[in-house]
Amino acid sequence: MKVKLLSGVATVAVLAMALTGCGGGSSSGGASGGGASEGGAGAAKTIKVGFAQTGSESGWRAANTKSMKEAFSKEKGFDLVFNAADNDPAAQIAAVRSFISQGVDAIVIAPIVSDGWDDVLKEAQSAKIPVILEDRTVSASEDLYAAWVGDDFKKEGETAGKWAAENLGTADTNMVVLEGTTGSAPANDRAEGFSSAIAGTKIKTVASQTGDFTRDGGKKVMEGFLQKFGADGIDLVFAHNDDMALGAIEAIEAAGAKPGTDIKIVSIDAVKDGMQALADGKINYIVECNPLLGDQAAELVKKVVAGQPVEKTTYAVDGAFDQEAAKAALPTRAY
Ligand code: GZL
Repeated sequence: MKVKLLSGVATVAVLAMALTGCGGGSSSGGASGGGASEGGAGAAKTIKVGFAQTGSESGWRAANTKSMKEAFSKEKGFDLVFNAADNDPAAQIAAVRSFISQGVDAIVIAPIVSDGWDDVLKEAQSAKIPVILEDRTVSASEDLYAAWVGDDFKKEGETAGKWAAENLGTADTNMVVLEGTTGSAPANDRAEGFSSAIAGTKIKTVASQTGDFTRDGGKKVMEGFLQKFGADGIDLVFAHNDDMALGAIEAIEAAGAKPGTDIKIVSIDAVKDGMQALADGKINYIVECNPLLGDQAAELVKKVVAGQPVEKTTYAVDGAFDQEAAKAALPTRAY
């Protein structure tokens, strides 16, 4: 069963953008203002964009990077300067400073962590370079960026927690949590949403530790949990993303237990490898986090560079999958 998760008034923006055929199609008309570079008489002006990506930590990130590179292509009117910061917040801020010194027309950031952005965003503002956030959010004032497009992480956590509450909440349940990158918006918000949904149930968190959104991180942390509690001492794993859930599966099987049966697993992302594990019964439920944000981000950049008003917040639409829904979705899954 796949359900659609629509959240917040910004959903209207998502639907409106979808209906207007937004999608970074060939740039229509010259983008006035913003310093976009000339493309020859009458041709659309090329927009030079610096994109500061987190790194390449997960299958979700690979799909997001592909979506962004396709949307910010030369054919669609962009000159993309791409940087992946290898999950290093200081390196990511340095990349943004480099974009500022290059005099790009706009900057897009998928911020690794929420804090520490005020200074460099003020520098971009002083340089009159608009900033669009995609994917994760920042704690800095929203006056320091033009717009954000991404997924509702709190709602994802709530949906995962509701599944756990409905399926395991009436019996004593020992849960371990594989947390995302410490200080990141998805890790913070998914944890908050999940814990609110299981409040009052018999699900008890016996351990919680970051696996940094990576498969290897999830495996190593799960190995530690299994050593500490034994497979019999763990009933449920809440993984903040599929890559860590897949690492946990490896650890659980190496310990001689059956993931999805002896130890239930609920996860977030719905990338292909995660959906395959769900279809195979090794994961029990996955909440989607749509990584295909490129077209919406490109549309926001075009409008901002052209001096047009934009929604401050735009949510992607997410679903959720049980085993049957995963089997049905896999053959045509885009990521
Ligand atoms: C969520 C995104 C998270 C994914 C992880 O929008 O920031 O980062 O859930 C990824 O898979 O590494």
